[in-house]
Amino acid sequence: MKLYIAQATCSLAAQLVANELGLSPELVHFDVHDRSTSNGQSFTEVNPLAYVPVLELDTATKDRLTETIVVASYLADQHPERGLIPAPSTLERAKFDQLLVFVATEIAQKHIPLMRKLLTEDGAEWTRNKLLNAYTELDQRLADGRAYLTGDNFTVADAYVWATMWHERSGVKIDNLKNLMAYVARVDARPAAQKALRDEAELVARHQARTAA
Ligand SMILES: N[C@@H](CCC(=O)N[C@@H](CS)C(=O)NCC(=O)O)C(=O)O
Repeated sequence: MKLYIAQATCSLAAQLVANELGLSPELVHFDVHDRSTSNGQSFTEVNPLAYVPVLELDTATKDRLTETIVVASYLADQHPERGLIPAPSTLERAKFDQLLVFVATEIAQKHIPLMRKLLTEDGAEWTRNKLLNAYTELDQRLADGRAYLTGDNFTVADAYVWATMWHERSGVKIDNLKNLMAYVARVDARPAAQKALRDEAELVARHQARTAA
């Protein structure tokens, strides 16, 4: 399998899930600034929409999956014994998917125009408030002392939230959300999360060195 990633982006969620499952997809870095890839492929041929993550499967037709939720859930669904996602077609799964869509639409995608400074002052304030509300919702979920968003076990939803903690880059003040902050530190400390950050940093450094040479 090949996993296309970009630095400090939502592709970290797919990396973290793969690591938690003990999978080792070949990582390919897409540089969002110069648009090059670490293996020389044209990224728009890989994904015409030009965003990560993209998971290329080892199927005969080399099928490619995009969308963070789909990539991470697909990987977790292939290994149900690891408990990273509830079984398909259950109410538990519907509620879980609800949480994933919440993270995608109310958190991940809300950050992007803020980080890119695309909004008017009013728009930025509105979007920061939406993010604050969304993070407060997660903080309240964690208030009963659970270790992770859906209980005591780490899941795909935790990988997604961890990968998109871009509040500092977006100027959203959430340091007062103590349950959330302690939870993020807990995910950070997982060996699979540390490995994801290390692998990403090493690949980015190799890609940049090759570009500079
Ligand atoms: N709908 C996609 C959006 C993915 C997305 O926004 N990817 C960003 C990084 S988090 C990206 O690759 N951006 C490319 C760019 O900035 O040029 C998903 O949910 O996975």
